[in-house]
Amino acid sequence: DLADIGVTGLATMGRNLARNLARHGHAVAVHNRSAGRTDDLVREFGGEGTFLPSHETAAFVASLKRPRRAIIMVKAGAATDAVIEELAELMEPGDMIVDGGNAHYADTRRREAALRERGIHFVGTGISGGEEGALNGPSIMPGGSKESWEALGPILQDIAAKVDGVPCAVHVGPDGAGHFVKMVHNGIEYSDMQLIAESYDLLRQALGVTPAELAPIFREWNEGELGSYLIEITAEVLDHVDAATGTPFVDVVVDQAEQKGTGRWTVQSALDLGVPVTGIAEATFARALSGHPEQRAAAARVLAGPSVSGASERSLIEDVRHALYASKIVAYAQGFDQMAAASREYDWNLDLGALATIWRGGCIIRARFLDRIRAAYDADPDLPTLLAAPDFAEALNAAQDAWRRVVTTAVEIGVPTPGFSSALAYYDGLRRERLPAALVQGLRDYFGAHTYHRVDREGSFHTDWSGDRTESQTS
Ligand code: NBP
Repeated sequence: DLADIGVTGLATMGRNLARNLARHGHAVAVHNRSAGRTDDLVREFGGEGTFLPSHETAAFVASLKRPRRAIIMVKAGAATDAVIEELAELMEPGDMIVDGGNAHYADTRRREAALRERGIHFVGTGISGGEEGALNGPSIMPGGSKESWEALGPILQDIAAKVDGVPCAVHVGPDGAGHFVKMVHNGIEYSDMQLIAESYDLLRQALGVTPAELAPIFREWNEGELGSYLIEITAEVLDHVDAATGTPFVDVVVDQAEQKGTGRWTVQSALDLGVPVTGIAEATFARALSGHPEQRAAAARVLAGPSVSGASERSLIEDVRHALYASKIVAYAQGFDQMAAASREYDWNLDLGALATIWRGGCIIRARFLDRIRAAYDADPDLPTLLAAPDFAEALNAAQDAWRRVVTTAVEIGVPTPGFSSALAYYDGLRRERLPAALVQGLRDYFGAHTYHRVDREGSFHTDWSGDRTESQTS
């Protein structure tokens, strides 16, 4: 008998994905470069379903039903290229290679184009939810051809997380669309975590409370509009006490946040697309700042903080809740703008509302909030910005006074809140009728004759700044 689908690369993610497939009744061919992992999987979990193990790639490919469907779960980068080439050599037109690793979307576009030439469908797929999601239901974001989705979609929807019975897996779009959307998902995850960290830091410093005293506040927030997996686990982490020292767990962890690079990719892409993703950028840079202990030590020795230390009122808690929610709306609005811009750039025809739906379960940013994004795009698919959707505008208007107080307090007591502050600046920037960009244009015309447009006439203009300052129309 042949397998319905195969998984090659059986480290944490691949092994759990293979088990998930098997548990759903799909016969799974399994393979790994070093045979030990394949044998371990079958020995430990063989009873969970039908596994067809192979030690050689040729045998693995031969064990698949046609058209063949093989998922690659190996280290992103050169390893992925090597495995794709091995599989493609052994496959036939109409077969499908799925890359479930964290590939850069530009690599996915390149690989898809190369394999298309050979008649093989290449499906770059974002898979979110870590090892737990891979086993029990991830959020799945596949890119690739319509034909490949027809053949793979039912299996992927089968093993994906479900929310209200709806699977967290849709066909995102062609070529690199799936990996792009996964990248932005990760960027948004960075900003969500940064905003939570700022909330914790500001409340702890301003109120002089312990992490354990903050845990119930997050637990309470989790019951309202902020309800989400990340808020839920924040309460757990803050409550945790280090067994060895008896001190709060957060106080024994080195305060340098690491990154694997998807946040950086998101910001790099946003710069190319010209989309301000300040929330994600600030979160990425905040991690970078944390990772420079020598600079921090040198600065801490000589740079002064504010003279006021003033204890804040308990009302700050409710203000921070508002600031967190408002800043979160901004970060998501920016991320969705980036996906819309990429969709135009690459002709992906992304359905933004559907993307909100597949992030509702299985992934790290899962939250009830995403239902509101879905509703906003359902009501108006051409929404210029999520900030202008009636529900979000109302929430922002209700939050903005508190948000300003939070940023003011943070500035006064010297607690850095780059996420809150930049989100508020973005909010104020977008709602301004006139921006000082007009002055920037004037300066550019002065030093570089870069020309400007007028508010009252069509065309481009230049002022003779070094001469008699007369204006001429240049086009
Ligand atoms: P790793 O990223 O740690 O990769 C280990 C796997 O890659 C092993 O199966 C290893 O085989 C295989 N491999 C390597 Br390394 N080089 C190879 C080569 N040249 N040829 C064939 N196989 C090779 O595994 P992971 O943490 O399970 O993640 C798999 C993918 O899923 C990655 O792209 C990752 O970014 C992505 N991802 C991970 C998570 C997560 O939470 N961990 C979440 C979402 C996505 P070996 O056993 O023979 O060394």
